[in-house]
Amino acid sequence: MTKHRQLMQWVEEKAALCKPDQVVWCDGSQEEYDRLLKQMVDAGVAIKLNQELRPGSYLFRSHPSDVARVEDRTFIASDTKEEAGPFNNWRDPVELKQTLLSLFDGCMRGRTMFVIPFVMGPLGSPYAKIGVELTDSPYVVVNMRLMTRMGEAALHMLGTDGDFIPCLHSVGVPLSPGQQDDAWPCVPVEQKYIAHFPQDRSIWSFGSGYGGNALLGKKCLALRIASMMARDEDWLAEHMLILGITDPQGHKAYLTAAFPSACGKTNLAMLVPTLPGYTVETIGDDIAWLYPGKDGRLRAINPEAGFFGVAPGTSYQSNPNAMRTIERETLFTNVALTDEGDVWWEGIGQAAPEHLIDWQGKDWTPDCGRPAAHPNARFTVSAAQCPSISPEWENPEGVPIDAMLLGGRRPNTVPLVVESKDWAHGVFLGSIMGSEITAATISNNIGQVRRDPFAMLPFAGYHMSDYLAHWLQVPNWLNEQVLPRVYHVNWFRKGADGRFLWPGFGDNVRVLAWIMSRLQGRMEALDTPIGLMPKPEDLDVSCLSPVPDLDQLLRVDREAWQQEAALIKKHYQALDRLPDELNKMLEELENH
Ligand code: SAT
Ligand code: MN
Repeated sequence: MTKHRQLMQWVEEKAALCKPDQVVWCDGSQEEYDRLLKQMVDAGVAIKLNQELRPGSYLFRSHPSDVARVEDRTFIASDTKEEAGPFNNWRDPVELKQTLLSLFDGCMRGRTMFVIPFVMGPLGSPYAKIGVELTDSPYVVVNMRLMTRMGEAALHMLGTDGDFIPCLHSVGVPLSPGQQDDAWPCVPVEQKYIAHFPQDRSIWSFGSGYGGNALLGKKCLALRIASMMARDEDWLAEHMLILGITDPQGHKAYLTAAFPSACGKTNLAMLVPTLPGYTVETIGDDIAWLYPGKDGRLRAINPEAGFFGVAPGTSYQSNPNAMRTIERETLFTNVALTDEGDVWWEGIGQAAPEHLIDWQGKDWTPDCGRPAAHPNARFTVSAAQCPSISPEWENPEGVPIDAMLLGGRRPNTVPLVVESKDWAHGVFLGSIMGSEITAATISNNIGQVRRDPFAMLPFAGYHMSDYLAHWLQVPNWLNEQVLPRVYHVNWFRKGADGRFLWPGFGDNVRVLAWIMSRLQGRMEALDTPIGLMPKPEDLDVSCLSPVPDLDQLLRVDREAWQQEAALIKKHYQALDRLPDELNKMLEELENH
């Protein structure tokens, strides 16, 4: 328990509002975790997988309507609409608080309210932040135990008067006495609220149990609320993986990379290099907090303690480190169940068995015409289990960043790799990022390209133009000599036949190798209207079959870029008060 008066008061107040049957303070112990899982198995909410095949692992199936983040129901309740900007759903804070107060009134009847104190960032790091989530979902508790440092350790760090970010969550389905619970209680999409209040930096999430909607340390705290804190305190909270890479000469570099959800951040973070002599170490796969270090360099910590990765497409071929990470002690959500009691999904690298139970609990056969796993099915697992985890991953001071990659899924126009001319041009490249929409978002537009600056469109908690202006400020906090370089990459360009031109996965090290040689000043680049690019002969494509078509991969098609510039112009017009510097760079691109 705690002697933190403000925390106790807040918990009491919210318990009085939500009216749970009981309040349980979570200690984060193994015993507590095992007990909750056993209760969920007994209640038919979780399935214990075959302990020989998948020790310590469980399967959950969500409600078919509650399968991903709901951007339409995600709200920023800043004082003015202006502050939230054109891409956030703004709500008047007083009205929204009123709506939520009435929704939360009695919403936990018949349930337990769990108190989850949690730390985002390595324990004892000066950059770590503390949150406390109140939830009526035991699924959230066990996931938070893997995704954050949770329980006693967090209370200890909080002390008697430390700051915490209050996070209130409910699945939104009170139970009357004797009423049978659903396996995955939640409310219809249009009644869900994922609400952020910048004034008191609080998060109120109602009606969903899935991923970023419910594990409030992740997108809500570590990105939306943290991005506002970072704006005020001169740091960055970004949707980025963090990795370390060592080349055959023993040079080491740390990189971050911003890609939208479900574009391969986890795969890149755990890359197994196909070029001899390189090694890659994982520090984080989704979120980076970046601070100016005492040494004048930009330093990154991973605020999370686990991975919430997309299962479909993950195989021993595409991501062997992820597959080894999830061999045990893993929580699976919305994957398929085999007759032996193991998991299966599309792209797992083994043909589908004759019979499965699909993610909706229905019998499945290969000819039934439905996917067996949901495309946004996930695994939750502790990062410490990852074979490629870096010895530096819990360094309280973070790791010094040498380069930042940006990218998305672009079937055309955008070449394999471009280096920015300078910092401001790097911010320009970040501002014009686009990607095809994936299943990580509930949307009718899956597959369409949308602009997603720095992969932060759904996560920047304030006006996107102010966010970009903040990025332009970064050199003021740092030693100019050691500013990270910025690269735009695209693993997803397709040829006329509709096939990917680049093999991707472990072969992405070939692009990282070029970046390493640029960082070390060993390699000239070609100056093009869109930035600095490799000469085709400078990319190592040895032993690749088929040999990738580098002319196509690196082509900067004038006409396509004219069209692209027109699209960027539209995107920029939606961004009123965009920094002038960025408008000028667009003009330069247009005039080329
Ligand atoms: O936001 S989630 O944590 O559900 C996953 C994602 O979109 O990256
Ligand atoms: Mn993400």
